[in-house]
Amino acid sequence: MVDTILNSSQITDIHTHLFSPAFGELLLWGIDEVLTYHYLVAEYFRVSDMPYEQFWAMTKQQQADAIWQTLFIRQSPLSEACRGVVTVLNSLGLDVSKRDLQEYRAWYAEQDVESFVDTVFKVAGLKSVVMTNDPFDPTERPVWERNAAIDPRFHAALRIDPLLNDWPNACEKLKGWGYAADAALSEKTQKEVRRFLSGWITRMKALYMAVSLPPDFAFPEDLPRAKLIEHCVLPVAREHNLPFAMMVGVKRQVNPTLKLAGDGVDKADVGALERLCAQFPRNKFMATFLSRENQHTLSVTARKFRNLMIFGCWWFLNDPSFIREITRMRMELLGPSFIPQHSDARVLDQVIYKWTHSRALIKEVLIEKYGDLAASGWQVTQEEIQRDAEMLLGGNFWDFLERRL
Ligand code: FIX
Ligand code: ZN
Repeated sequence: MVDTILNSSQITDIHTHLFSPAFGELLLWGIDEVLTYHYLVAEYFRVSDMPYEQFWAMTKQQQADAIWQTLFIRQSPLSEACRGVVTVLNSLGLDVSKRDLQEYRAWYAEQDVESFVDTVFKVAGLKSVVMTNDPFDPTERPVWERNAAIDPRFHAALRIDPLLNDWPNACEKLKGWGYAADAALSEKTQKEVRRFLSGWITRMKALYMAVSLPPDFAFPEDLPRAKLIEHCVLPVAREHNLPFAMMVGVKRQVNPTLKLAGDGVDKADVGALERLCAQFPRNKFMATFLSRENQHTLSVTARKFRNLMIFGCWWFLNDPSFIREITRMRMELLGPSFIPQHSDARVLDQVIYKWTHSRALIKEVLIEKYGDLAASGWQVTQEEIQRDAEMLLGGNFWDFLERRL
């Protein structure tokens, strides 16, 4: 019963890097994009001697060929990212036993983007997805400025990494766009930053604001970032009743020659988040941490603050062993009051594998927990399972957005 209910529950994917078709080239899809996913690029370079520059000089299709040959033909696709490609092809009805990349390409060539979006949503069991929207991105910004018609299944999240993590450059950009900003972050500038944030929240109809942060993120700290969070982000978030989502623990560009695949991880201080939740009880926070070592502390922190919603098994934790461990731990500490997963998909097709794999693991944890309850005489009904599944796969997110503190 849990199986059928979990498989038929519709998901809200709260953090992706996908775009609606209105964003044109920004919406990545298709086998060559799937094969050149940065997770696979990192794995490719572990076993290939190809000079980095030579790889980056190749066309996308050539890169995909090299990755396919290296990671799928010369060895078995055992890693989670490789297995993901197999799940995608298989779920789309392609014959993976043939290992015939040309045949897969030919199939993809017959798809058109609009109906492919429908197919992928259907196969993955998705109701809607949240994009990552960066007003500092020169390709994305004009799409918003011309008020393009966005597929309502794609929601926006205002991503503010450039503002918080690179204030000097962001300040210059703001000036160029007509905001009276100064590097010293005077009160006038803070007001202007609030105007900027508010304007983009409204324009995008953003569901939350978000940032990724390094392992050494602290709060309080003597950096523009802390000042911006306290005097700009949090007041605007309160005004719009939006959560501020913090993704903590990424060590950007540990190996820059790998480009997008070159980021690493380190343990961060959950205490910074704890202080934010305590100091700003009328603000809502969402948080995910990248390091496994932070997961227990994060779950305990969520027990202490109703203004904190923890979410997802992010990036290097989006692997079955960690998802199983983290979801079970969260369930034991928090009941169903968390968001177990997001896909982080960069390529549309990837939501198929990310959700097929995660859905099965969430189901496994629920079956175990319902089993433990049954052993104590508490039999869950079909309606109760349905309700719990809906909470975990989207309801908790939407309820948290509505919540007023
Ligand atoms: O910062 C983020 O949102 C990260 O998820 C990405 O930047 C990262 O590259 C990624 O794709 C992880 O899954
Ligand atoms: Zn992401």
